[in-house]
Amino acid sequence: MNKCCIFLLVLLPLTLFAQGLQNTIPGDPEIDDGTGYSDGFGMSGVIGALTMDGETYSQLRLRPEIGFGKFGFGLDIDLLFDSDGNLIKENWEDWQDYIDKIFYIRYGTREDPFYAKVGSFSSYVLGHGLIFDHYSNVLRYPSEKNVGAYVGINTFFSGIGFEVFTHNIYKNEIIAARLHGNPLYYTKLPYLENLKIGFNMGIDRNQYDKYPDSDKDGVPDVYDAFPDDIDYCLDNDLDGIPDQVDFDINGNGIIDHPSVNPWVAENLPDINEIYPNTEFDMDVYPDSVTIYKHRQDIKVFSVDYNIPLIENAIFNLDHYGEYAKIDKYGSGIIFPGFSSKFSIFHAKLEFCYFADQFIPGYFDRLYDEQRSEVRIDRIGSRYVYSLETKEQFLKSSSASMGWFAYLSADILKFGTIKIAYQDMYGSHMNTGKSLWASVSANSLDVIRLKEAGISYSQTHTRYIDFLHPRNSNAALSGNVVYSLSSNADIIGTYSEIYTDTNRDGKVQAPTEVISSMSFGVEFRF
Ligand SMILES: [Ca+2]
Ligand SMILES: [Ca+2]
Ligand SMILES: [Ca+2]
Ligand SMILES: [Ca+2]
Repeated sequence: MNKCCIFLLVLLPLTLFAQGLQNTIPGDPEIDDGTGYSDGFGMSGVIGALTMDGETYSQLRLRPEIGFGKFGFGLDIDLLFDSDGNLIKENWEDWQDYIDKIFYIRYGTREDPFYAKVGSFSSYVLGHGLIFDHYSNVLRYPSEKNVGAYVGINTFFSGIGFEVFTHNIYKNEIIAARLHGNPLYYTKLPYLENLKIGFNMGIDRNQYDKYPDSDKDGVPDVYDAFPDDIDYCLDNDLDGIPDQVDFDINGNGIIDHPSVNPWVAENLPDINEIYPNTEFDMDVYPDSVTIYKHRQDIKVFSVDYNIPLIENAIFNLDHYGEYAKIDKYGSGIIFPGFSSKFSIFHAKLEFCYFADQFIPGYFDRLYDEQRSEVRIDRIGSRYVYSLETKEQFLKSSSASMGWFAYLSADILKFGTIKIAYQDMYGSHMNTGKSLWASVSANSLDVIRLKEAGISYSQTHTRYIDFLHPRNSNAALSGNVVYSLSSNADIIGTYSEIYTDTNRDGKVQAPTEVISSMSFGVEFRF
């Protein structure tokens, strides 16, 4: 639940921009990242308050967009002012800062002979989602900006094409590649001529890189007490003197005994014999850190296919499947999968089999947050700092099988309803049920309400608890856009997640409800 909490908090400033960056529902057909500004020039902006690292800033964000034909270009210029009204210059210093203002540059879509996009990706999917499942490189946006990219080609020769993706064009750590084609196109066999096969690969080349290590001593800045000094990393008493050269590691004013402090032993080896009547400190328990000098990568491979079974103006039915294997770990299959479009409905039904040591959609929406996380273990009176990767959770994930269903209805005048349900079974798994639902309403001109949406989920639970909708597996979020004038809207977002702090099985408001709210004014020129 902690991970989810962090995620919601970092996402909040972002949701000030109402369009395109909401929570996704699994199975949702791929969203082109809300960067679909059609022809012409547009400009929107937000004034609001933003809390980052405990400091509150006033924020002015401008987002100009240009689109003509297949080409689109958007900037995201944010000006942050501190509580005294001074502009924070940190993000305007070197040339990379200026490239970071590019929200996206795009050409074409995945169906075109050539397509490319540089910038933010809020929902990257590969194949049928067993490797990349709505992966986002904007999780920590805007405090951390990733300029990602993809480039793809579709040829006319048996539909052969490829796509490559990177989360960040400087680091190129989380990367993907896909090769696909219609191998039986020239056979003209019914159904099989339209069989599409894809080979996919997803890699995180360095799972530890979520945490920068400025001095390259292998100790991430997050727990390096001397992040710019390659020789030192620990300072237990925070007096600015590294443990390695501190006569009083625990800072209690008593010189440490040479037997427990190597620095004392080296420099004053016989001090306890010279001063037999002086007491030296024996209660010294310095912390320790785990050092990461080498990259740790993880690779996932998959093959997928898709066959259109029925294609006509009112009804579409596709059959698909995917097999994926995590290098050195388990595998998973979606088979059979069906997807259908009929009138205002879009539906999906999948059966899934996941072996031991497999996590479907390894690179999912929260991956940037979960690829590694700081872990603090207490051993006796010592603390041990280390990083725990998502890979480490693979060892303990056990086999399961079940099904997944998705249904959305697009009611033009009213809005959109989406619902998804997953039910997984396994001998070592009893929290396989998940439910996601969202409703969004289009403009109701009468009361100047432009948009209103609410989404709710209960995930990885024993059973969906309708009697207690506020429970520790649930999350709720909503947004409202209210029109002030023809070029200004008020945007409000609200979210709730729940923790069962006292472990009585119930969520008591208000102490166990973590809610956040934000307001802003969006304007257009
Ligand atoms: Ca370091
Ligand atoms: Ca250091
Ligand atoms: Ca010290
Ligand atoms: Ca001491």
